[in-house]
Amino acid sequence: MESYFPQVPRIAYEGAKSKNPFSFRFYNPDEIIAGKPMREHLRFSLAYWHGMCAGGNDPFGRATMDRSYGASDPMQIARNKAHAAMELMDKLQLDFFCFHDRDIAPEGATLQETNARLDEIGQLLKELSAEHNKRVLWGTANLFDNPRYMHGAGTSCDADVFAFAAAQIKKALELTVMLGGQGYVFWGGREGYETLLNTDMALEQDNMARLMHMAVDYARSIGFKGDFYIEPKPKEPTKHQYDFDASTVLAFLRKYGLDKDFKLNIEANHATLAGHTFQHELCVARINGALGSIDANRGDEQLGWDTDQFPTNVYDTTLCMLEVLRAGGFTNGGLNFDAKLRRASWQGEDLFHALISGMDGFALGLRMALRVLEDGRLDAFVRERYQSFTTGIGADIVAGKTNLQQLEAYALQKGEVAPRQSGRQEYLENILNDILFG
Ligand code: XUL
Ligand code: CO
Repeated sequence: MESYFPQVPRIAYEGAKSKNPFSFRFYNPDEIIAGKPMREHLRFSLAYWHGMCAGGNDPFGRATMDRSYGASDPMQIARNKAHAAMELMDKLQLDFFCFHDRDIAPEGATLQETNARLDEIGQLLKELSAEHNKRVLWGTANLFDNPRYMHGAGTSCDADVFAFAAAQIKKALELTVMLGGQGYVFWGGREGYETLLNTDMALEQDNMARLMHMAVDYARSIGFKGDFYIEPKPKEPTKHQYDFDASTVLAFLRKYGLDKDFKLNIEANHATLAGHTFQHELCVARINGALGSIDANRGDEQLGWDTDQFPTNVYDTTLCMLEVLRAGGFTNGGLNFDAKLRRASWQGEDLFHALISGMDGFALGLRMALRVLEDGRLDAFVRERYQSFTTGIGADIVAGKTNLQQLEAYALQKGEVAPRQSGRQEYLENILNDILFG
């Protein structure tokens, strides 16, 4: 069989001392830690769009990477790309992939032609996935690239565009179900506004919810048992995106009665664009029972946009995996590398170095998060910090047994509150470093 990455061997675990750039130093897929294999803890996924399609183009320059897979006809490129994706995933021991409809097959001149193309490549991916033992983590529809979506898709001012978006979602759901997908994502790339001067925000948000309800109804009717996700992002490409951050999305889901079917897909770089840490967004999702899946990447502290870099910051991956462990692990979700190569990293092996860096970054994060839990000092500190809510007046507050009059009487009788505790942030940061590097 033709190889698309002949220069790269299968990547195996060689341990932390290995200097082989084509090896895992921390990711040992079948090693059992905390009761299950690492591959089940992490559920790594290839993002088809970045891994197989993105060519390194930016607003100032054309593509630097060849993504033609030895063909020139767009459908032949799509077929070869599917084979190349399997080779890439096999070599990296990646079990899952995520896709947009437009990543796997090019759009045709009409919706009929586009759908026929999706049928063909969908069937090919189904056969290849069975042969290579690959699974779909989630599917989605690209409702942002085509000019028809310039005003939005589910939030467009044009009802015909809304109908077109609905048709596209219907097909993407069918594909996801056919490929055994465990999730379906709504990322509202153009679901927002450029100026409120031309925007009916109430209608746009109501319509978005209508579209999501239709998607849930249809997906359940064709046997979709997985989770729907909204992927929050505050801006880019629109000035303001409605799915701003985890809290905003949770309020939206509850307002429209979508919270039973939807969870969140939290992306690291989207969190930082919203002015939050990655850990903050994961924590908000977790404490609301809505931590579904993760788009694993990182931003750049000096840049104000979505740089989608591969995640290698071990503090971030550790704190992320702590949230995942505290949530009880993934069910249908996983870690999807929504990350792209830098423009100048244009050679075939660069994609392998990148995915190895992300997979090892998160494998190390998982190992470190487990160490934090085993060590127990951080958890013990937090427990102790809120001790006053476990007895006396604190226990009454938590049990809902108090009112303002009683608390006033209590405070009057106390006279003043003497400070009892220090937040000890620096002490805790020392402990974290001790656990990671000590
Ligand atoms: C864009 C982004 C998307 C979604 C899927 O910022 O993250 O690729 O993950 O549409
Ligand atoms: Co994403």
